[in-house]
Amino acid sequence: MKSVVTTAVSSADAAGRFPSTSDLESVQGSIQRSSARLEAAEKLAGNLDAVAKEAYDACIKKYPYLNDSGQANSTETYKSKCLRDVKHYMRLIQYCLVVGGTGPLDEWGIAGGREVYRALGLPTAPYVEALSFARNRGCADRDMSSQALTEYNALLDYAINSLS
Ligand SMILES: CCC1=C(C)/C(=C/C2=NC(=C\c3[nH]c(/C=C4\NC(=O)[C@H](C)[C@H]4CC)c(C)c3CCC(=O)O)/C(CCC(=O)O)=C2C)NC1=O
Repeated sequence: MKSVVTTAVSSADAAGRFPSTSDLESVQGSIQRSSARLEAAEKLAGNLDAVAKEAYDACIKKYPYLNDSGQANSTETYKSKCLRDVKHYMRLIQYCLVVGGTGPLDEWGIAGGREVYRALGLPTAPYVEALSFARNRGCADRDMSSQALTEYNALLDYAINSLS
């Protein structure tokens, strides 16, 4: 599992050098942000089902053709898989908040996802829409502190950019 520390060490290693002061500063910065990340992870965990359901509803609203016969949201099984997939992304974001790196999203959500979606002929735009809805929905103070929201939104942005 990649964490902030292993990422810094292995990228220096790959470049054939020891971790530099700035590498270590970035590790330190990440550790300093860890309480904001843990707060975000905890708040998200407490609300994950509702967040995922809203995001799923928003993506189907934007792409209603998915409900048409033969499309990816046309049966009860497909609907529940789609909602489950959105929930998987929120769960992966929660893991990333805990470990302080993008490893869980990279390994399971992005690299693995792309292959699965290609093989099954699933469009990625609805995933992007669901995550974008969640990205614009979070509200500082109501949902979590502004530092926590910054950490949460940064991971949503990362997932959105990677799937776009
Ligand atoms: C932990 C990380 C993880 C991810 C990300 C994941 C995704 C994932 N989504 C799948 C299927 C699926 N995903 C969807 C999703 C959708 N339908 C829509 O209208 C939209 C385009 C979209 C929701 C936004 C559908 C319909 C299937 C079934 C497709 C099929 O059987 O042809 C499958 C194939 C296996 C299965 O059918 O369950 C995987 C592996 N699994 C994982 O373990």
